[in-house]
Amino acid sequence: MAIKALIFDVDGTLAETEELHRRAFNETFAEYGLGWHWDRALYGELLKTTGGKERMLAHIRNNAPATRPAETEIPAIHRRKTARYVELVAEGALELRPGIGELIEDARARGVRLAVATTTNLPNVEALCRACFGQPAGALFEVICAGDQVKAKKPAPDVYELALAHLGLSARDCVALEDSHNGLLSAKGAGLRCIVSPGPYTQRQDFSLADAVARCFCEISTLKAVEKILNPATKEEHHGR
Ligand code: XBP
Ligand code: MG
Repeated sequence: MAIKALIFDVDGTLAETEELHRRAFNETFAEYGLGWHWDRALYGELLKTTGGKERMLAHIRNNAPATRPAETEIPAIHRRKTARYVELVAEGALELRPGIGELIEDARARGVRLAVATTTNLPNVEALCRACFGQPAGALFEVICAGDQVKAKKPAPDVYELALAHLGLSARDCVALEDSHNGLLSAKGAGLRCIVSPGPYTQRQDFSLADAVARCFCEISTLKAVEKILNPATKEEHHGR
């Protein structure tokens, strides 16, 4: 099945962003005098809840921290966290995961359409694209579905379904690129083929539903390599000849 579009997750897929998100959260918590500090272990647990606002609520509900802002204050705290994250990205704190830039370039050259389906919010996508690709997000990705544009975040399929609706394509014509179990569930829920390349926070997760798993996106830095990893039989045939 020819691939008409690639749909990219952002956090953990375009770049390893979670340590920077964690830093922006912790700096914001300090500013607000919450006395919260999310260390790596705690953050790894909290990542089971996608979305920054939802993650803060999960922290309040599951960990009952001594200082608790009213739930109505969460959006304002999260806006401050986003502003800090955007600053850090603009300062050059991120780089693309190996293979991502090459894959995007090759797909564009072959007329394959490009989209984003992410839980993070739009300013973060924009900042990452400007800092890491030197281009506005809209110049790279024809469709960008992000953050609160959908009611239910990953692992619900909504954000991928929205991306498909905007592309006007059926799921069988597209491939999702992901780094996490929640992202994989979201893509599969929307009926997509999904290639996963896990990162530091996700490497021990279950990817048994994935159509393929790559240790590094550099293994699939061309469209041909994407087709091959999705169809290993074709690869063996070629090798056999
Ligand atoms: C990533 C996330 C995001 C970021 C924070 O999930 O869960 O919440 O950690 O982003 P995925 P915001 O890669 O599966 O989309 O703070 O902007 O919500
Ligand atoms: Mg991700």
